[in-house]
Amino acid sequence: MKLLGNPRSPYVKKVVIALKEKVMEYDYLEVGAGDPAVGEANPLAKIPTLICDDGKALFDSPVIAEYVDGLDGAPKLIPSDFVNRIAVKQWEALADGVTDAAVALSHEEREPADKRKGPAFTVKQTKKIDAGLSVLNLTLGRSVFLHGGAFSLGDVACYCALSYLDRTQPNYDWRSAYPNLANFALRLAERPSVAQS
Ligand SMILES: N[C@@H](CCC(=O)N[C@@H](CS)C(=O)NCC(=O)O)C(=O)O
Repeated sequence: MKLLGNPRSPYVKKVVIALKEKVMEYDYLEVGAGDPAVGEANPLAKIPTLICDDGKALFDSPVIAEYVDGLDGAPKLIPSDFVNRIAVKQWEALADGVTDAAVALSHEEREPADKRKGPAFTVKQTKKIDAGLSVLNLTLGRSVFLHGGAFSLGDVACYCALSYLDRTQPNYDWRSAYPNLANFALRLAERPSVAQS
């Protein structure tokens, strides 16, 4: 299989960590979303896009991660039973939502002043980030992982949101506000899959 994406994308990072956790072989075509190869494979022209061995293209990151997890290999990043599976997918969705808001904020900041959406937009995205992190921080409590005492796709998505915030909002001190997440990020950074991503 071939992954189309680049390391700056937090959604691509999520998929790369999943692939490395499962120790899957894959080719990595480092491209931006605007590359014709992405548009040919994915009508939405977004990264990550995964080209499977049978030529089928998969998107977006939750679908790709679920596909990768469904192929052979341990550990299971998404539990197979319904209740636990939905719980992990919910944490993934929340963390991805934080990432979405951080991406929107970062795009807004890169716009020239006359093209910006304005302070109300910034406040709206910042509220989503804070509310999302607050719930993730509370959920984590003193636990090592977000759900069921085991590493899951929810943890991967959460780590990717935090590392994207570090890169794009270096002055946002989420570690002081959310100490459980700060410890979580330190622990996850030591996992080989994360360190190599
Ligand atoms: N929900 C999607 C988001 C993917 C996404 O928005 N990727 C960005 C790069 S970080 C992109 O391709 N943007 C191009 C565009 O929106 O046209 C996922 O989880 O894969």
